[in-house]
Amino acid sequence: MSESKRVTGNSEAAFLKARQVMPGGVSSPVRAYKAVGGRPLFIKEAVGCIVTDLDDNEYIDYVGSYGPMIVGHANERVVAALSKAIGRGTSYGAPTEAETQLAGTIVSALPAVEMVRFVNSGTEAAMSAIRLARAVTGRDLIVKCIGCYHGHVDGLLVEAGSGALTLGTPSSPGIPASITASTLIVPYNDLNAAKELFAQYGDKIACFAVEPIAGNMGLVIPAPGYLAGLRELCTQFGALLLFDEVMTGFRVAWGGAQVRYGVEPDLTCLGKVIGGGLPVGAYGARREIMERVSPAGPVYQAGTLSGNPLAMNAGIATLDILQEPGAYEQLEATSAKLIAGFATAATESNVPVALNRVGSMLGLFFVREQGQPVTNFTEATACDPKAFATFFHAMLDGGVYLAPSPYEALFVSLAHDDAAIEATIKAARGAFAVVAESRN
Ligand code: KE4
Repeated sequence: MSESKRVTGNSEAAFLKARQVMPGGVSSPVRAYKAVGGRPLFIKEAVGCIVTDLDDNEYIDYVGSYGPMIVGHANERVVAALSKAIGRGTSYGAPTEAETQLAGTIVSALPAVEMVRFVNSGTEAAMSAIRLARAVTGRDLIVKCIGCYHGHVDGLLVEAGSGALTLGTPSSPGIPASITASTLIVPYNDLNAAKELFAQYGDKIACFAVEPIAGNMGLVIPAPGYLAGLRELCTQFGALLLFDEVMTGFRVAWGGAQVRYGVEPDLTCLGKVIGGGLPVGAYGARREIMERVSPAGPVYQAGTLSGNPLAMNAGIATLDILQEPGAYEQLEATSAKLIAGFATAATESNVPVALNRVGSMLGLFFVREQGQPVTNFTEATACDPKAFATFFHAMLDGGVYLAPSPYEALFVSLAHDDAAIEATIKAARGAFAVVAESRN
């Protein structure tokens, strides 16, 4: 890997200090660069599609805070909305019209959602939706797919034991086996495995939770008929289908993956984009399901900062921008141009890659042989992590900021203009050449 030419002394000093007072020096594990090596850059500001580190190095950003920043960083309309809101106080612990407004927009956009409850993270949304599913069905078992991530709630931090169909085993210390014993796991995109699981446990399953487009094993696209097949199985066995659209909601279409693929879940989780970069989550469903949630019904869930005015107003401003004619067409066109540029650049250096894209979410995998698809966790983890790490650092040297893990997606925003895309493709040509060289 070429020695970095960038000066990063201030980030390194900041990282040393951070590690004295925060585990790993970060507030979320992926940010620590464990998967790619090296030390994390500390960011001091971000405007449009550019992030700037403590040493004033600028990068074209494809992390986008892992999804929320779809209209770009410090978008003037979002900043204006926040500046107006902040002058009226930051949190009241009382209902506000902004919550009703944002809830109304979500309900009008998502066919499967008639009511919504705001929380403060995607984890909280998933945790609460699972509780609601168990209450509504009176059943305990939940199902998740290997490689999908729904936040760090105990019952969903499970990993494959032996065999394809298995009871989950905790993927972190501190989680009692008694909790994960109620979690079943199956491979993503494997409808037969799901059918077998329902045949065995169907009448005990409260819900099947799935990322309709998987964005936490890199980007993996649902196989044709997969989501519709899950819909049928859940209906047949009386289980609730939970689409975790924390990442895909308002990202891959105005109505999220459920509109893009025309499959209606029973429960939907949201986050990221709907908060415009402020802490937010939400879960929603048909009225008869949501009216079971306290205080309308008995299923308890609460939150001090849920629906806070800042997140609501940032979300409203963000969705207003997305609702403008041409917004999603622009995201599609820019993302298509980027992925075509990656494909050409990889071919030039004879580096085999699998490139997945849905809307403005992209996945880049260093497969062993050109043409190998990546359709599930096994195939994603069979890719070359060392090549990704080399590519990641070479892209940083080229002024492009990717997520520091092969199991994240790339996110394009409305702020990524032609110049940014051209510059990214140029950096990628150099980075793929560095990967090819590292293999010789
Ligand atoms: P949060 O609790 O991090 O707000 O959301 C959890 C979550 C739930 N569902 C899906 C589909 C998600 O992608 C996430 C969080 N995504 C990760 C990115 N892979 C957040 C980045 C991080 O963990 O730092």
